[in-house]
Amino acid sequence: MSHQNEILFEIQDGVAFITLNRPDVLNSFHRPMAKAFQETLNACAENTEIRAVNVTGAGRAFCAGQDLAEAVPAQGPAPEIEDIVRESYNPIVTKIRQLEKPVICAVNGVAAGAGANIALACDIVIASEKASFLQAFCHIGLIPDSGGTWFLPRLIGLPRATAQMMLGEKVPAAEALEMGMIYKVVPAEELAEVSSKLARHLAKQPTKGLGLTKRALNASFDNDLLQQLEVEEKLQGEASHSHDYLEGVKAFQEKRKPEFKGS
Ligand code: T3D
Repeated sequence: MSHQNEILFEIQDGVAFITLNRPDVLNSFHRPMAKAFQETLNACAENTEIRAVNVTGAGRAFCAGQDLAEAVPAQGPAPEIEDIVRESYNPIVTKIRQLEKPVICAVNGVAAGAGANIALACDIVIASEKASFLQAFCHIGLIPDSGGTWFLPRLIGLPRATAQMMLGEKVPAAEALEMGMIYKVVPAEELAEVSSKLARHLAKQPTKGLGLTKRALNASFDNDLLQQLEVEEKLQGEASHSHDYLEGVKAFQEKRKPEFKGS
């Protein structure tokens, strides 16, 4: 069976538009789709033309996590779940966090299980007012993966993260916004436009500086203040050697709009 179209990928105006495309099963991941998503993220890292990434889902859902028909097949042996987590989800989350370009997630509908936590791994999460987030794992006797136990308590605190993970209740987008899980909620019909406008804007910004900002934010969770000040000092030094730093300062002094190259 061909899996070619399960991840749609298009580059426009410096933005990589990625669409999870298995709408019949709410864009749940089987291994070929997870592999294709990983390869697409590799392409986003390697291609210097790409300066921002926009991820969304086809149809009415963002992503329902693991394809349960693959995890527990009707016939034949079931795969080791640990292998799926190691080979499918851990690389996806790592690649999103290590990609030194802004990654926007446009959550168009339900984001469940690994789908919810992959969304939370992205840099800026915009949700349709019809979207919801669901730590579905407890309903099937699993534990939250794809970085959920790391991201969620950091985003909303331990009490609310624990409740979401132990109760498995659907959290509507508006509530997710209120508790600080995501950046913005917009009417469903405006989501694609709002997220692509934001992605196009980000693709014209100083990509090198934004990438180093992401590196500093990634490091912040493991560091105390003094360690983090050192990280900032080093990365600020790196940013100050970029083309875009000089261009930004020059444009300010000349009272004109900067033309950033991303490097
Ligand atoms: O390998 C491992 O298991 C380890 C990795 C774990 C990572 C994980 O992500 S574990 C969590 C897996 N995901 C879930 O448990 C979520 C399962 N889905 C749902 O709970 C519900 O579908 C939703 C709450 C997401 C949406 O509900 P609703 O009522 O809007 O839609 P639906 O009718 O349940 O689903 C529509 C179709 O999609 C349906 O197929 P049908 O009846 O039209 O032929 C349903 O079976 C299919 N579908 C939805 N989620 C999955 C799925 N098929 C396979 N896998 C899914 N995860």
